[in-house]
Amino acid sequence: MKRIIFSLYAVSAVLVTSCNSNGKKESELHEVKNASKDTMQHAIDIADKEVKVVAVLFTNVGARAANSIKEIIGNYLQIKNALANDDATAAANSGKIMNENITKLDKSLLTASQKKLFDSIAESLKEGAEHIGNNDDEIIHQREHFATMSEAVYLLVKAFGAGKPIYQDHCPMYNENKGGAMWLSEIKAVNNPYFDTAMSTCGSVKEIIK
Ligand SMILES: [Cu+2]
Repeated sequence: MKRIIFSLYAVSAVLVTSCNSNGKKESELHEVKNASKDTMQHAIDIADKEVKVVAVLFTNVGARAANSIKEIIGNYLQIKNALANDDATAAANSGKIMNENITKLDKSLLTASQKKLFDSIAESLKEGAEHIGNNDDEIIHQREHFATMSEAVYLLVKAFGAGKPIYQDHCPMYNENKGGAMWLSEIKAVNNPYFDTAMSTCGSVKEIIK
């Protein structure tokens, strides 16, 4: 994508430059400048289209259930931000709270198909939250569990939503031989939780779930 934008820049630059050197009238030059601005807007539109928009599956989640799930996703995002800041202690604290919130979720608030989906990922969510919670001096170990847990949270967000748009990001460098790792974020800007802060912008946005 960067290459396309760059080449459009190059084309616009050539258009403007050639007009100047041909000594065209000011009004014509202005037209060309506007055209190149449109071209740039077009390039930006294409960039946005490359991010897949995913619609949340369940549109009938009750308010109380939605709140509980929002809390769990909130805990996950706190873990993500703590790991992005290399803060294993903060990640562990949020892991413990996440674990409690998963246990506390009142499944009688869910419909049959919602319960089935939640049950299919609850173990994986809990295991991740527990291990991240119990390893406040082992950030590498926390990140391993975070990678696995992110897959479960992804399914949770896609099914129930998070009450706000969630970005699915991908880091090609983590666990390279297994195709990298993904994470979920509440912000569009990439802030990689898998490596120390020197690598925080590594990765790209793949989807927006809303
Ligand atoms: Cu572990």
